[in-house]
Amino acid sequence: MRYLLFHADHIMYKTTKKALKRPPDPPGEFAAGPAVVAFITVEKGDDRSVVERAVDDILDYALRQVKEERIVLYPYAHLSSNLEKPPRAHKILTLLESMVRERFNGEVHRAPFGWYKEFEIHVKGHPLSELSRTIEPEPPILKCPEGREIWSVKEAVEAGCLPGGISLELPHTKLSEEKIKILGLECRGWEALHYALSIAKALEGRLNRPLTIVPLNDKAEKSLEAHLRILTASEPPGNSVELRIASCPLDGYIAYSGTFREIVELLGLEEKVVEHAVEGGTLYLASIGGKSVPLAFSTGTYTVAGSVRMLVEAKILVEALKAEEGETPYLPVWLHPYTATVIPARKEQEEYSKSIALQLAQRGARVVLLSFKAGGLGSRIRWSGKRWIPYVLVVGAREAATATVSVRRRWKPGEQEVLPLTDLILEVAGQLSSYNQTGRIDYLERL
Ligand code: A3T
Repeated sequence: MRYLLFHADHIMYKTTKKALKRPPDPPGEFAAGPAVVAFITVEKGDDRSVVERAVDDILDYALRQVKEERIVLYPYAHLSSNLEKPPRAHKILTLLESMVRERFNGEVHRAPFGWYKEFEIHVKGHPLSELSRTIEPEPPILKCPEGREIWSVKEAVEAGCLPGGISLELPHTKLSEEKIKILGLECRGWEALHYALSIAKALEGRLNRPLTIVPLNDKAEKSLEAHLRILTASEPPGNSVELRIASCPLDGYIAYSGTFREIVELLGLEEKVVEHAVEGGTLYLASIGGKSVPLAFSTGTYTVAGSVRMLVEAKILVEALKAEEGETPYLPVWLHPYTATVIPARKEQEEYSKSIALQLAQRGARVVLLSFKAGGLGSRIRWSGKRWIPYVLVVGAREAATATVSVRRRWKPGEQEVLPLTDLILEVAGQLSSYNQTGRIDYLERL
């Protein structure tokens, strides 16, 4: 659909002659002012979603931008070489008219369709008084196996093309909700970029293909339709792992030639991922607690996975569910935004702790140094546990004197081991080596 918007002091028209054999509207004439006037050309393929967006835009112009109380809709077949045929063009225009009437309190007038008209218009001339718009139809969200095109999730579920219970949100428990917050799954802070980069870099290492970062059109739409459209209508990636990110990296996607199995294995989501055949490939869903969230689309040759938020959230939820069954939940070391906490028992070990933090950070670890000022040993260890921090490193007088550390590994609950510092550094470096991360140290004096 294409249209011109004018803010006019005055508009007048009069039908002169039939332009179609049997015009669907009677002839007429009209004069009024001031008004917002929209000269509208309906193009092939224009559908309800195009009309909805056009109505939003025309109303925004009239109500918010120029604050006018009259709207004149004017069928105008001259703005495109891809004209919709008259009967359908008329239908689309009357739909647009009825939607404008429904939402607009002022006067709405539509000029007759299928006539030649003489007209006069006086446009105000201020910077906003002339605008032109093109609104393209959106592609279907997916195709059913028999080829039927589907534009909404409701339609897809009814057609049996998607499972019921499909949603953009997995069912949160109190525990998972708390963890999602404290594990930094928000757009604020560096954790968002960390998650996106970690998965992409882990994949880069695994597929032995370079990583490129591709800016995504920054309209992070969160509707399920928009999400499915991005997954299924995405362009094939080049010969690299593409991290496609918008301003919030959690809303980004990862595109690569390969199957989705690689990411499923990296994240350990095997048991929770179900496959759904759609035309052109497979849609992968995380199925947790009776709800299904789309995670990826794969043609078999290439895969678009994401959003990053959903990949990570699915992982956190799966771990939180484990916790409810008494297991210790954890994130892989490379995925967790923090690698380790260093906890000096007393003030005297603070300097040694700083040197541990520094040596780890130089090898790409993200370390939190929990100062002796931040609280008792027990509360600092609990603080680390609550955040699922992979390594908890405690140093007392004995460790400082012997260049060792007392190590708790999240994935080995109940075990504690005193290691030479050099061994620990090698171990942590080994865990991170293929992920090429940037180290950092956060020094906390208060919990
Ligand atoms: C005119 N104003 O354009 N989109 C919009 N209108 C259409 C379309 C279409 N795809 N197809 C037909 N008349 N019409 C007049 C000029 O004075 C309508 C529209 O009213 C058009 C008429 O049918 C002949 O094409 C000609």
